[in-house]
Amino acid sequence: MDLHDSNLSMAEWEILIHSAESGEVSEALENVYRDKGNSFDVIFVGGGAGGRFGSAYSQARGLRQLVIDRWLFLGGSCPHQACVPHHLFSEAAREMDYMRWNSDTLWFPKFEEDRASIVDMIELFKKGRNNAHAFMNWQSKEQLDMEYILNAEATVIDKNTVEVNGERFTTKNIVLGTGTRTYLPPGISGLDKAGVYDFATLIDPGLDYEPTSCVIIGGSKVAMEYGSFYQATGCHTTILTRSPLMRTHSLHHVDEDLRTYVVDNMRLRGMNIIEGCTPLEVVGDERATGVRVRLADGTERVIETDFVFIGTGERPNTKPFVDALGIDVDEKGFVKVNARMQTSIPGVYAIGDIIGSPMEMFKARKCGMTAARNISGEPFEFDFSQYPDFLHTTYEVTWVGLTEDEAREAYGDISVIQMPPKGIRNEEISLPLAEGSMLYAFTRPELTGFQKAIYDNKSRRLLGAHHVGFGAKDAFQYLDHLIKKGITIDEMGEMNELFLNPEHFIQLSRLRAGQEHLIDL
Ligand code: COM
Repeated sequence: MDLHDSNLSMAEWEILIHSAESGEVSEALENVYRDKGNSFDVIFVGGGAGGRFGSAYSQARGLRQLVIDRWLFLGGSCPHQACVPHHLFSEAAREMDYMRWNSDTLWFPKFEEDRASIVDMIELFKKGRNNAHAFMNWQSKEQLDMEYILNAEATVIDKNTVEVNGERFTTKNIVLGTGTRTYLPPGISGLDKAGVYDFATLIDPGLDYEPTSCVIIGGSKVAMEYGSFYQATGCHTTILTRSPLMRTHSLHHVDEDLRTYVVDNMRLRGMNIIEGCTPLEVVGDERATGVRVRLADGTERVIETDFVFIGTGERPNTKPFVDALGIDVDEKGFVKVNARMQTSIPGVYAIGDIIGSPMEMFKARKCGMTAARNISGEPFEFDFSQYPDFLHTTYEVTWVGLTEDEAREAYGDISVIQMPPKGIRNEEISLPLAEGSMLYAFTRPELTGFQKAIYDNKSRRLLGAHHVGFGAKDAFQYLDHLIKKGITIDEMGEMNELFLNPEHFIQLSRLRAGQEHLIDL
């Protein structure tokens, strides 16, 4: 369907995507300047965050770009199965948690377990997601002037040729950004049984029954985030993980005090977290009825459940392209690139999740931008070895820079400013430590959150910040920048806090900034 000359409104896009989704429209959706021929400066294979931002940047730099995606919309898995539903579910988890703790107090009604339905939340998301899809397509065409072909498979013929529905397009450069899929760990049998889901199949085809309990295999961010949501709905959840939570390879700079607060609070909410174990088998005939696991002490047991969720990490969707192009990949199949996103084949770039961790939005988008800048002739390198990070339980957990242990190791003479102060337990101090925890300060101070900032005593520079609570993610984006610029405790003390600010870093830093030799607070 050639959409180039039509100017579809958001509503019309939504209707079109709905019809294509239900099979009424099976052809490709195209916005291509046919009068300019079939030659491009760059073709993006995969229109997720990386492909879309790379395409926008290419356009802005005067390159002729084409982006191709097998789905009906740009934006990739984010608005379809991954980040957006995850954020919706995490927000719901936070709300349900709040309602549960406050149940039948003040003006709060009694929390009704049977109204907290996982299936209802999935349906809500699926009903609404085409609006985000429509916006991606509308914005990419009407505001960003991108050329795209959607609802179509791209076949890479060679490094200068891509075929779509039998038509060939030539290009000076190819950028691969085809995303990942859940990694099914070998050695666990029965993962193909009914009742076993991952973040994608939870949505499509979708969970179609209300589970009575959940067992999560793996201890990834996905495991913690989705597990916290299931538990908040009242679906009792067990996490089976080899590594301790938040000590998996893909997470860096996790402070031990922060980790303890997070994991303790997941347990406080009733989650069963079994660390150091090896899941062996999903048991049951056709449907999962449990998971057999070897515990840290070597004994085996079956944990009964009607809902198994896989949270063991991801692997890239790159095989056909690797086969066609012969690009170098690592032992897990992730494409090897340099800081310019260049693969081992000149003119072929790779971006986003297919180049490995962190599998985060900022990285995918900036990878796309980096490839576009280099293709346009601007040498540009993207170093994502240090970045602010976050995850959701029923809290928002944010961290940036070094942990206390790392800072001590690297700098020796450091000071730590934290709330609650060392040696004082949360329940002893009735202060809101996070946005949205004022009520808890007066009712359940143990739930108010945790925060820590670390300074180098010699240079007085901020080395790291760590927060468990709500509403700090925005601040951490800026703190990341300020840490890289070398902000000191004195400059922190000069900042203007908007009282009553639950992220106390500014005011606490000011309390210590007058000291010549810094000490803990
Ligand atoms: C966001 C998708 S849901 S994208 O990064 O804007 O393409």
